[in-house]
Formats: sequence, C-alpha cells, structure tokens
Amino acid sequence: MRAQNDAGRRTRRTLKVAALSGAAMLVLSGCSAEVQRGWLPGTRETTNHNDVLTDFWVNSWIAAMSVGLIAWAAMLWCMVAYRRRRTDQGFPKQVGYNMPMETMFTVIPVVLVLVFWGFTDRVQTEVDEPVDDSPLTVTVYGKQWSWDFGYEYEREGGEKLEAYEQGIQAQLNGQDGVQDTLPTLYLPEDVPVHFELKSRDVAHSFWIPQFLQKRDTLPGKTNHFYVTPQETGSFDGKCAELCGEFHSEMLFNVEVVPEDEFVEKMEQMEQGQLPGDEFNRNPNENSDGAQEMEVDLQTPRGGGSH
Ligand SMILES: [Cu+2]
Repeated sequence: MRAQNDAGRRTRRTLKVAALSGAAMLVLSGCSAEVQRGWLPGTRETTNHNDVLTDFWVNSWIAAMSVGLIAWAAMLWCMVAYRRRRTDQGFPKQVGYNMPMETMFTVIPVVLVLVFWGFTDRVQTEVDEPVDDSPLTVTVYGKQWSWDFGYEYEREGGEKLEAYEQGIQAQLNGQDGVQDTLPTLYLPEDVPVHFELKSRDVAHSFWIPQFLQKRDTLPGKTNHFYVTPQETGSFDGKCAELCGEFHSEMLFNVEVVPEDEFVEKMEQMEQGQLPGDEFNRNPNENSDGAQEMEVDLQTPRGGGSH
C-alpha cells in the first residue's frame, strides 16, 4: 500500500512538471512575432490585406484547435471512464437511436461550419472588393513556363506610361545567379494595383507567398485581384498550379520599390502594350484567334479551286 502511494505521488509530480513546462513553452513561444502570425510568410504590413488574412488564419486555428481539444478530451474521457472492467459481463448498455444525442451531433457541427463559413465569406468579400480607380493595371500572362507582365500606369500628374516585360523560362542548374535571370515584377509602394490574370496555354496560378494571396490564371478567362503593397522589399513569385514538366521553374521576382524608382524601371522596359491574346497557344480561346481560325477553315484544302 505504501509503495503504491509513493508511485502515485511520483506520477502526479511528473505530470505536474510536464504540464508546467508545457504551459511555459506555450507562453514563451507566444511572445515571438512569428508565432503571433501563425508562421505565415511576410508581415502584417506587407500588403493592405495581410493583417485581415493573418487574423483570419490565426483565429481559425484557435477555433479549430479548441474544437479539436474538446472532442479529443471527450473521446479520451469516454475511453477511460467507460472502459471494460474485469467484472463486466456481456454487452454494455446499448444507447443507439438516442434522439437528443443524435440531434446534438448534427446541430453542433452544422453551427460550427456555418460560423466558419460566415467568417470566410466576410474576409473574402473584403479582400476581393474591386478597386475601380487603381492608377496601375498589371496584366499578367502565365505561360509554359514563365510570365509576361504588362503595365499601364497613370501618374498623379496625369502622365500615362505603358511598358512590358516578357519572361524567359528559368534554368535551374544548381548554380548561383539564376534568380537574376528570372522575370521581375516591379510594384510601386502604396499604390493600389489591379491585376488582370490571364494564361497563354494551360491553367497556372499567380502566387506571391508573402502577399498571402494567389489566384488562377486560366486560358480564355481573365481573373482579377487588387492589392496595395505597403512595404518595399524583394519577394518571391511562383506558379501554384501544376502546369507541366517545368512547373517548378515557373518563378519570378517581385520588387516593391518607391514610386519614382518604379517609374524609372518602367522606362527601362519594352515600351508600349504587352502583346495580347494573339500570342496564346490555342487561338480558338480568344476572339481574334477564333476569327482567324474561321477564315482558315473556309479556305479549301488539297486540290481545291486553284
Ligand atoms: Cu504554371
């Protein structure tokens, strides 16, 4: 009996130490900025959407973890409290078709899903709110396997600029300096940007991880997104949709720079409008190309009228 009490006390002490050190770890790690933003890349100020997206991410995790902890605790408690004892005989009491319980198991998850859906919808509506008067429109074409960027920018004085860059596929050969060969998307700090996202061939996805936003670029369709970069710096861009053999090399750089430097960069690019849908692989998926195709089909082939 005495030995048993000692063992019990030891177990309790071990549990207490484990619980205390666990709590201490949580409290200490809770101080770091990285944990506070749920290990997301970027900072709360990288774009005008980062704060609301970060809060949504962190709060969703807290809510999901709370639900998980309650469910796991209930499961463990049931396993222990209602375990089969040595003296038990036959089946335990059967509690199937317990209406109040069944109703609870249905109603609680439905309410949870509706609440999560409500918050998701609110954040999504806020982030996707179109900005009608963006001074800068950037047309992005995804293509196997690089990016084209076309800029139309109206400066505050009314001066209009148009320039573009057509990217060439990166050659990831394991050597240094590849990053400098990637196409670079330049963005001015604190200027709202309207992105028009298109594809020249297959489905790609335009993704700047630190901006916490990504969106598909699809053939025959234009997608939009609106963002205001708020911090200067260099960021990574990627394709986030498996799009063929060299999907992993479909990379680009993002440079957020002060407005005057952005104008300088635009002046160093190809001047004029980015070549449009006529450069797409399947011309049937755009109006100009479809017209050409129609003319082509009407031309007699092989021993016609000539
Ligand atoms: Cu791609």
